[in-house]
Amino acid sequence: MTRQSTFRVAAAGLALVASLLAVASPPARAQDEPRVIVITAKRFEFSPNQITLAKGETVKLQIKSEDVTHGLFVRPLGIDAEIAPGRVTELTLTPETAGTYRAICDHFCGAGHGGMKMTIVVRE
Ligand SMILES: [Cu+2]
Repeated sequence: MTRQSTFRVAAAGLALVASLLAVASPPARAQDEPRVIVITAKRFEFSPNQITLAKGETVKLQIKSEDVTHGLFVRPLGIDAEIAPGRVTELTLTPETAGTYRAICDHFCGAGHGGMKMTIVVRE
């Protein structure tokens, strides 16, 4: 292999790496989009029943009901949503205080309603 052809191979390799990097890095706009967390509510549980957020990180919760109307209520985080079946309820939130918060269903949904809870952990 001549010195020149070695150079060409190296240049082609660099171009390939550059194109792979271009594919791997998302467009600038996508980086501004909040992380989406999908939560499903059904009698008498939320799934997942625990989520972890970072203080100061904006997230979008997308909550669906699989059966009847539920609620999602967390007073310290300012969350008070009605989760009706047949649509996605979206909440955008940016927790400002670290801690462990208990979320409850505050829309009576049947006999096990009082035990319908989830945990939201906000880490530093
Ligand atoms: Cu419920």
